[in-house]
Amino acid sequence: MQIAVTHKDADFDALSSIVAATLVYPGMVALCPNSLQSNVQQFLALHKTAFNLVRDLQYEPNAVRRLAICDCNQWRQLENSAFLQECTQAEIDLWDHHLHEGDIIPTWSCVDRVGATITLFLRIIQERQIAVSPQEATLFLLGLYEDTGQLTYDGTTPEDVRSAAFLLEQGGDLRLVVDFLHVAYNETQKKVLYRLMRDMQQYQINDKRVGVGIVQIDQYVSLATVVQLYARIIDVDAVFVVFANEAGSFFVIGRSKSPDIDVRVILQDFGGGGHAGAGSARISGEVYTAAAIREQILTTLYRESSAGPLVNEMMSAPVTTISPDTRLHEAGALMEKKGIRGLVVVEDGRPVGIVTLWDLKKLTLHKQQNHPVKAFMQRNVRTIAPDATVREAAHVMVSKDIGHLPVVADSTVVGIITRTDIVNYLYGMI
Ligand SMILES: [Mn+2]
Repeated sequence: MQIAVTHKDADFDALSSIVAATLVYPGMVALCPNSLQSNVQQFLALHKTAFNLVRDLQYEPNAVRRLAICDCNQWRQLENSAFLQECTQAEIDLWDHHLHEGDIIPTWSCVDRVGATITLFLRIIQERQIAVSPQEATLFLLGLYEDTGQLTYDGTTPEDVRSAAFLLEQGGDLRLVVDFLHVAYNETQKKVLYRLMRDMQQYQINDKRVGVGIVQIDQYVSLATVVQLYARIIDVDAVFVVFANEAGSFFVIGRSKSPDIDVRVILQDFGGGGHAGAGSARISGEVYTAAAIREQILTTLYRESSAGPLVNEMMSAPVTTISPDTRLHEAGALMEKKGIRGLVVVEDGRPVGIVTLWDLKKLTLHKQQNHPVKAFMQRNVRTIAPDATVREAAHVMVSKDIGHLPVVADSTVVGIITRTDIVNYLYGMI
C-alpha cells in the first residue's frame, strides 16, 4: 500500500501534489483531506470523477509501505497524523517547498526553493515523460498559480514559469483557472471584509504599515482570500488577522508583500506555518486570548522588522570634490576621468553646490567653459546623514528628482549616494 497525503485546509497546490504523486508512483492512492479550502471544494465538486482520490483510510498501518507527504513537513498539519505515524513499515518520501525544518523525518526527500510543490513533481513528470491529462494540467496550473500569485510572488522561480508553459502545452484550461482562483465572495466573507475595513488597526513599524485586527466569526468560511483582498484594498505592507470563533479557539492569517516582514517568523511562536509572504496558525484558546495574540504579533513585528541598510553601508567614499573656483571644463574633464556624472562643490569641507554632467551638456557657448563652477552649480544642495536608511535616501531622491545626494556628518562631506546606488539597492544587487 502506498499513500499520498497532504496538509489540512488543503489548497490547490496540496491537492495537485497528491494527484501528481499518483502519476509519479505507480499504484499509489491519493488520500484527500476532509478539510479543503472552499475553492478547492468547489473545484472537486465539478471534477469529482476526474481524479483518483480516496476520502477514507481503510488500511492497516502495517500494510502501508510508502507515504508520500506533500506540501507539508509537520505531523500535526496532517489529518490522521496518529495513524500515519503508526505506519512504521512505510518509507517516507517528503515533497515540499517549505524549507524550514519540520518534525517529519523522511527516508527520502525532494525539497527545494520553488514557488509551489507541484513544480517539484512536474520536474519528474517531464523527465520521465509521464502523460498528464487536460484536467490534471488544469488542477496543477491552479496549484502553481495560487501558490505563486499567478507567478508574481517573490519565491517564484524560472522553473515555476517553465512548469506553467508545460501545463498549458498539456491542455491546462486558463479559463477554469481564472474562475476557481477568483470565486465570488459569499455573504459571510463580505461581512468579514466590511468588519476588517471598519475595525482594523494600522500600525507604523519603522517605515512599514501593518494592519493587525481581531474579528469574531461564528461560521466557518474561507478567510485567506478575504484577508488578501483587504490587504490589497488598503495597501498595507503586511496584514495579520486573528479570527476568534465561538468555540474559543483562534485562526490567524498573515500576508506580507514586504521582504522585511516574514509571516512565517511572526507566526512560528504560535506553531503556525507558511512562507515569508503568506501563512497561518491555529491556536487553541487555552493558552491565549485574542488580545494576547495581537500583542505578541506586534512585539515580534517590532523586534524582527529592520529598517534595512544604512546610507553609510552603501555610499561611495571618498567623494571627488572641487572648489567653487574650478573651471567648468576642468570639472568636465575630471568627471570623464573618474567615470562619474556629478561633482560636489565644497568650501572648507562643506557642500555648497553640485555640478552634473547633465548641467555641463546644457552649456552651448564654448567660452562659458572657462567660467568657474560657482556661476553654474546647483546651490540648494540636499544632503543626508550617514545613519539615515537607504530607503530614506531613495525617498528624498525620488521626491526631489535629484541624482546625487552628498552624505554629510558634522557639516563635512563624507560620502555620496547616487541614483545608480538606489537602483542597485531596489533591484537587490548589492
Ligand atoms: Mn504549497
